[in-house]
Amino acid sequence: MTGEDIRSRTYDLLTAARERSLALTDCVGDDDLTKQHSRLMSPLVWDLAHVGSQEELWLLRAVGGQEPMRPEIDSLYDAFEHPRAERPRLPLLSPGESRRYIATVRERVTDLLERSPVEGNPLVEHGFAFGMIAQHEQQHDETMLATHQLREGTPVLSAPPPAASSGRWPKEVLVPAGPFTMGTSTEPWALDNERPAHQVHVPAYWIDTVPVGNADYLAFMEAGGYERRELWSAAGWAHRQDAGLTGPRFWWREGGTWLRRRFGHVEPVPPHEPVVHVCWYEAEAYASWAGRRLPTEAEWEKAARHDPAAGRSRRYPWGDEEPGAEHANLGQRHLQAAPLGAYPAGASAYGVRQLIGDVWEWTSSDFRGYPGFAAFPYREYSEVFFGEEYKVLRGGSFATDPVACRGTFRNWDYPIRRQIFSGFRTARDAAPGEGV
Ligand code: AVJ
Ligand code: FE
Repeated sequence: MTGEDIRSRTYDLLTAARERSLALTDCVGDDDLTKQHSRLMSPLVWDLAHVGSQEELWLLRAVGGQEPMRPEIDSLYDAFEHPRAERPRLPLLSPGESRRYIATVRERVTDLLERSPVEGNPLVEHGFAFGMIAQHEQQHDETMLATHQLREGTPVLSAPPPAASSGRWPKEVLVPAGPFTMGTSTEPWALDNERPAHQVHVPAYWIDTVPVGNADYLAFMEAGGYERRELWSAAGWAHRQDAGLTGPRFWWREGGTWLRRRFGHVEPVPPHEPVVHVCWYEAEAYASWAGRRLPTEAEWEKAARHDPAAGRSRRYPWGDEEPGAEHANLGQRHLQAAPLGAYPAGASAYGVRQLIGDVWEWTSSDFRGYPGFAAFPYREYSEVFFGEEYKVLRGGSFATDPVACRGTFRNWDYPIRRQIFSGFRTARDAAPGEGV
């Protein structure tokens, strides 16, 4: 891409992110913006000003060398200084002030983008810092959508349903043993934790063609899955007891029917949709009930990216082209996952479907740096989260924008979290002699 192409693409992506941030905050009144809908989430007005604050920090100050616009607000929007539970009590900018602040930052960024070099140092190479900020705003737009899901009251969001299920598919797919390239050293806007590309040898395994659906998850519940201690790990059972888990978040039973609340609408749980709003421990217990296990992160990525005929990893399951509406349910175009088996055009080389979009998929892996990891541009994006506390999720959800989703993209969260748009698929080891 030429410098001009990078500038115009970046401008469009920043603009799209901002339209979404405003759509998610203009649809409710100031009271809804400033109150905390759950202790797990920030008030929406915090996310709104925080995206502007990060944009000021990385683009106007780090790239543009400009002076702080409002140094007194920096610490309010520093996610490390103030945990989410504290944020509603901070002297935050009002909704009106927040909108004005982020609009002013954006005007200056637009101006900077015209004259900033987009090569010559790692921060601006291929427009990286601008791309990082577009991704960052979209990540918060997903978080804001999760806050909307927690919000009580009448619905304010609506969207058409996603694509229907298409054709038939085998229950699972065999991925033969062998090496593949995990991560990337060439994707220009890949974040530090996706780098560098490295070879991983993966023993043969079977993986579900589609995510676990609500009907199968209900079968687990009806088989006493939440009561059977032996299906849960020690930590999982302790959490199931403490939190009183009996089913996915936002579900309840009325008469003989399971209902769910989705962005304020109440509806019967759709049997053929991927299960969403389950935590890692629930995914682990389900897999154990099914006689299976969660895939490792490497297994997920190999099923998604490896092209055995070409002997290389693709950017996305379907190839190297950017996600289109035919490939995946991304970008908040729909406010729910598509039915199992949708988007056959988005299948991977192995025929695995719905890897990208619909629901984030829990993997069995802890969040760690790849061999040769180097924090960039700041340790607090990824490195400070490495270790045993966080589990990796892959693939993005219906709420994830394409700019913040690719075959190498890594998300992470605590194994108890389920306010995110989290689901999963299962895997199992191949039998001796299979796939060798
Ligand atoms: C990658 C989704 C775990 O929201 O905590 C946003 C992304 N980092 N601002 C998060 C992020 C800084 C991050 N996740
Ligand atoms: Fe952030």
